[in-house]
Amino acid sequence: MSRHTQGAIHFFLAILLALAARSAPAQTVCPEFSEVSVRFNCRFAGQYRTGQPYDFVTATPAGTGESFADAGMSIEVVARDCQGAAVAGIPAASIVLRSNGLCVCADGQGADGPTSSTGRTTFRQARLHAGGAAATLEVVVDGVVIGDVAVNVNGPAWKGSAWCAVDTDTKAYFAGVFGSELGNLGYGIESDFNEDGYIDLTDLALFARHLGEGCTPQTGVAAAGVRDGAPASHSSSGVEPPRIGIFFDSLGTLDCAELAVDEPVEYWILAFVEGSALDGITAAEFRVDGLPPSVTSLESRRLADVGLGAIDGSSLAWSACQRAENGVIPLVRGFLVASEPLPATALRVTGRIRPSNDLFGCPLLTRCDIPSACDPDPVNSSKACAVGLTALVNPEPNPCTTATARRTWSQVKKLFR
Ligand SMILES: [Ca+2]
Repeated sequence: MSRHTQGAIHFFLAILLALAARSAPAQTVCPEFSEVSVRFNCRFAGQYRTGQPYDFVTATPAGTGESFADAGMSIEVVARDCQGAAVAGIPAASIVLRSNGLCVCADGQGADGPTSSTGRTTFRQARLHAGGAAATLEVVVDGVVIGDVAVNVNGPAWKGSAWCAVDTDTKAYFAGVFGSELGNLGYGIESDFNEDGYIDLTDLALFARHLGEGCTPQTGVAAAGVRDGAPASHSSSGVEPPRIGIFFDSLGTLDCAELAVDEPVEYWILAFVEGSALDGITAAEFRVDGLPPSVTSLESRRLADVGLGAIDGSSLAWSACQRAENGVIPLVRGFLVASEPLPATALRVTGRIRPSNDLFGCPLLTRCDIPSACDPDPVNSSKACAVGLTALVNPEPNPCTTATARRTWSQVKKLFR
């Protein structure tokens, strides 16, 4: 073989080796050598599983629920190949959690970051984009299931038409279990989004926050679950309780009205939070007591995104924090009309006859910063009892000093046309 030929062969071999190196198969993640673990740093503080390690995360289709850190959890993942070598640089989106009980959304899943040089990553800041409910989560890395963690999942996209949406079906289901508590037939942890043992106004507030969310499910993954979360920290610097009252103007200055037969009078139910510990509200629950049968509430509108119960015994919630404008937060607007002459009547705002939580028989408001799962008092710290105010209709012997605007019924109808 000539020196020239030998040189050509060496050159050719060098190219082959270089090509072989470039096309070397990527490391395959191997379940036998990989690791998954979870730590729980909070304990259940309500009526449900009191004192046990807190292992629930609330997911939503848009990924707006709790992060694992919000729920006091940390999931650790170590990816290794079948030789036990760390697999570095696996993209975060290729490290996902799934369960047959969940509708896992196609977008938004993933770990906190790619695997490190030691093959490690975490789920702490990550949030599930999902609906449904689950008791365990499989950890899938590059399509390979490397283990599972005993983490429970719930959320507002539960029992809906698609499980990946918080829709009217989901709302109908929630309305059916609203007001139940641990031990009741209707109670299920799936709808108790802060897992305190009560499906009450706090949960309605969390539900309303996510109503309308939906996502496209991952293909090949069964329906799943979600949960919603809550930022922590709430000060209680206020000294006055909030108030809820019925008024005959939108600013809450007229608490007296003359109601003549067949002459509708506009009314407003208003919340006042100034001077209280609340800087806004996300849900309200109350009833108007004292309406005689001859007085009807007409064209009444709950000024909220979700309303449950009768208009005069109402639980309502908004998707976003409601703050006072001109000092008031409007809850309901409508008209009162009397079918026969009405004697002096007092209308008082009270708690619902059947409150969503029996511990709170008062007119009730939920704060905007619903505390996180690690709050030591999840039942109470999200809510504030309000003082119910009283309005007078046709007082005797001294009639109202300020006239209320009277309207004919046809004028009322025009207002809503
Ligand atoms: Ca609850």
